[in-house]
This record gives sequence, C-alpha cells and structure tokens, in this order.
Amino acid sequence: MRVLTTAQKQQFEEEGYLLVEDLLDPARDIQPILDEYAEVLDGIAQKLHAEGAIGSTYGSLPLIERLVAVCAESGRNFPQHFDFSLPQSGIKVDTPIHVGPAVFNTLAHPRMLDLAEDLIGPEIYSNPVQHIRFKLPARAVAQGSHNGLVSKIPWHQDNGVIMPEADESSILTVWLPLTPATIANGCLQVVPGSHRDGLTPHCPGPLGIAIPDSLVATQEAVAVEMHPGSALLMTQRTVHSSLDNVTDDDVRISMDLRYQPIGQPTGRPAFAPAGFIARSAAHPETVLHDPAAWAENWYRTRAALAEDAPAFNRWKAGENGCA
Ligand SMILES: O=C(O)CCC(=O)C(=O)O
Repeated sequence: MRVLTTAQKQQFEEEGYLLVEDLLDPARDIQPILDEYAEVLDGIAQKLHAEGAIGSTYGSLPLIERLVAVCAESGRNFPQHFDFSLPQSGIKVDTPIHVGPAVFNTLAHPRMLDLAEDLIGPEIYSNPVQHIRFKLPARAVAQGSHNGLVSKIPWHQDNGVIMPEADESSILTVWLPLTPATIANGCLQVVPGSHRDGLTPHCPGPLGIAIPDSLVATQEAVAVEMHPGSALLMTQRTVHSSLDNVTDDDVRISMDLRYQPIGQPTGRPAFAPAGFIARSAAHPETVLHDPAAWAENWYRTRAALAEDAPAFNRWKAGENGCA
C-alpha cells in the first residue's frame, strides 16, 4: 500500500530528506518497543544493585526517569546493552546486544516496508547498519570517551561511515523517534539539498567519523523536531548531525533503520549475516519472518567478529586532509 504522495517523493528527491508524520501508531507500534527496553533496563538495574553499584533498583520509576537515575548514580551508561547492532571495534563473544522481537517487528513492520517500497521498490533488504539511541542529559552521561549512542552525533553522511562498496547503492535511512525529539533533547538536523554534492570527505575525530565543520553549510541546517510514530527519511548522502541533549531529565529515544534494494552492497560486509530480505515480490519465500532467526543471525555475526574484525570505514587520520 502506498504511503507517500507524488509530491512527498519529489520533495525527498529534491531536498534529500522528508518528514513523514504518523507513520506508526504510538500506542500499538511504539509502546511494545519501549516495554521491551524497560525489561532490558530492569535487568541492568537488578545487576547493578546486586553489585552494590546503586542503592536502589529504581523499580517504581518509568523508563526515562529510571534510566537517568541508574546512569547518574552508577556513573555508567549501557548503550551496547540496548543496541541491536555491534560496535566497530573490540567485539567479544559476549558483547551485549539486544535483538528482541519488538525490534524485529519494527524492522519488518508492513508500514515501514510500504514506505520503503515507495522509494526503493518491492525488493527490500534490511541493511544491518542500524541502532537504537538513548540520548541522555549531560548529568547522566558517563565521563570518558564519547559514545554516539548516548550523546550528540557530528556532521556526516551515512555513506561516509560505511565502506566504498556501497557508494552506488541506494540506502534509505528511516529515523524513528520513540519519544518526542526536540531541539532541547537533541533532535536531528539536516542540510537540505546536500545529497546532491556527492560524498564529502570525512575524518576520524573525538566524536567519531565526521565531516569537518568547514565543509558543511551549517547556516542552512534545519532542526527536525518530531513526534513518536513519525519518521525522518534521508538518502545515504544527506548531510546530518544531532544536537546535544541540554535537558536535565529527558531522554531522546530513537531508532535509525536502513533499507535498500536486494542485491546491492550494504557497506558493512562485516555484518552480512545479520542483514535480511524484508520484502520481495519476486521471491516471497526468501523473506525472513522469524524474530528468533534474526536474533540468531546477530549472535553468529558477533561470534565471527570476535575472531576477526575487518575494517568498518575508509577514513584515516593523516590522510585526505584529516589531521
Ligand atoms: O540519532 C542520532 O543522534 C544520530 C543518528 C544518525 O546520525 C544516523 O542515523 O545516521
């Protein structure tokens, strides 16, 4: 079923991004994801309490308040415990990952796939470059190295953080807030039309792989505030970043998912076993429907990468103008 109008598709092509309101239903589609993560947080809080790292499990608090309390008191964050992907270095056989059924059901949600079909056609592959981000207020962020799953993300193109094999692929990013995304709690900002300028050089830096600010038309950037259930679409060349969460007690929770036509390189060959065919008109029998099988594919990927982790991106300090 079509989701986008011709005018919306045209806007996406021209601007490189599109805000789609009310794609999913917050009560029916988003709440089960938050419930699943509340269970993950409960496990973390119980363990920290048993270790004596926190004086209370904060079991009576709702998800956001509980996460802030647990992180602030323990001085620790748990991005990898929530994420449904793996880090780009240091993967071990027991690196935490959460690949639960509510997450899979979101990746495979018929409305998501209808939306993707409008832009990339009926042969749809779920690209395994994907994350959940719990963007914390500064007082709950653990001191030490920056982590883009809990803090701001610098200017980049998604094409810039994957391998060159996918430079000609048509990867669609669907960014989905699970709680309101506001300027105060660190929503995304995009540079309209930036997808037309090709791949801009990126450099490794303290906030991760980033386009140097001098190469970004920051004065043209648009901050995109969003409601849960709406979706922000971006091409793989759209320049974007996220703002800092400057609230005292709010957490911006979001998923970023990616879809592409079946058969094109994903740009993350290291995660190959974890990608899957999400919809196929030509070969419906190849579609993955089983959340447990998907989870198992991630566990297999993790085991393989614990043995041998290849490169995850192309940029190196000291090359291509990078300091
Ligand atoms: O959610 C964020 O803060 C950043 C997300 C992002 O940059 C992406 O999905 O490519």
